[in-house]
Amino acid sequence: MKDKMHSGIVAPVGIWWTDIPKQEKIWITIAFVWCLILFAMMPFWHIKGGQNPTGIRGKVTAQDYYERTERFVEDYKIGEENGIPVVEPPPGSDVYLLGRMWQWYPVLKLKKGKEYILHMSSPDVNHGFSLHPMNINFQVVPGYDYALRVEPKEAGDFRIICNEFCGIGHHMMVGKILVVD
Ligand SMILES: [Cu+2]
Repeated sequence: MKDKMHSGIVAPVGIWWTDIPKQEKIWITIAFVWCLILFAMMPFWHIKGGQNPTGIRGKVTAQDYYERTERFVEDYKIGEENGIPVVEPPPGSDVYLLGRMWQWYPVLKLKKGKEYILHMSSPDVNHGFSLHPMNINFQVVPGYDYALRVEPKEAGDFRIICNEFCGIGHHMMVGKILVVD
């Protein structure tokens, strides 16, 4: 019994110490090189990927952001859809979007190929801004005004879906951005 036991000092019985077979060495090498490639991709993608938005961030109270959004709506409102104002801001302007339980407010009408500064905030809990059918995802965080420079490249009717669970009405939290030529 005693000589069958092994520890850090007593070697186990068997041939575990023989050389690694060639095939295994090849696979270890392939896996290691792949690890290095993936590791290098992280900084590479950060610089070249074009997926890091140049966000403009600032603290804001729920009340201030709400009032700012209301002013924006009053200034550029062109209609209404299911009780939610449809707002068409001039190109180049600051656009205010409010993500709240459980709606995206207001509906935005933007022009294709023009730049806007899209502000987002929430007065209550975290929401997730995800634009369909594009693959765009952002966190909408209470207390923060997070703005992005956006330039719609395609005309169409886009849906904003909340992808951060925010309560009982979460699944109904669908907003709209219209992009016109
Ligand atoms: Cu939600």
